[in-house]
Amino acid sequence: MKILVFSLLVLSASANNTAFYESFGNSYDGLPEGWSRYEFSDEKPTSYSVAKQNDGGWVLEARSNSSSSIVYKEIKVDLKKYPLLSWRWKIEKALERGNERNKDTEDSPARIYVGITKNKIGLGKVLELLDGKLRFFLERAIAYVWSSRLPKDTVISSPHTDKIKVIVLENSEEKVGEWVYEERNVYEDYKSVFGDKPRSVIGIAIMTDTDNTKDSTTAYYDDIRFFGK
Ligand SMILES: [Ca+2]
Repeated sequence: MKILVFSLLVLSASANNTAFYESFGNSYDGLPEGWSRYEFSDEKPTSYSVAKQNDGGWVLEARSNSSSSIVYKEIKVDLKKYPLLSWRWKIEKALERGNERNKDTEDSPARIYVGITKNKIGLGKVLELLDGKLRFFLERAIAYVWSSRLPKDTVISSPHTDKIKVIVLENSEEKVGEWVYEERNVYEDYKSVFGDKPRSVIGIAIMTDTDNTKDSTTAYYDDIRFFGK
């Protein structure tokens, strides 16, 4: 009984502390509830599905071959209360020519976008016309990337728009094939890259992108969590 009470206390403490959690655990077909696919009309889509791992856990699997598309979920997270974001990800290989600095090589084995607003808009407004075709476009976003060529801690504007800031978290060859845990203070990252204070998160998006380099890879994503200190 003592153990049970203790477990419940731990659970409720972590629930109070957590604004959003996705473990991709209950989806045997397609995507978990609330997640949507966004595909570009003129590009082959990356194949996203929930897949079982050898250890029995379920994760999001992204298979990309000269392809580019997004899965996203609208969420509302007050960044002042819940500034921390963590997740784990894994890639099967880096992309030989992938470099997020340039439009013609702007591919990443793995990317997580956090859509952030200072105003009250919904993620319905985030897919807008850019460069003559539909691109993923948020009012403002941070893209945390597993890059192929850019050094860790590189911060750049997306070559498509300066409303998306790219932060390189990984590019290491030796981590390929291994699960890597990430934790970021999104509130602090936003202040650092945009120079003002964020209000709230409006959505989260995942993109494994190989269309420009005509390369291929598979990436896995899991345990995405927004939480407070
Ligand atoms: Ca691309």
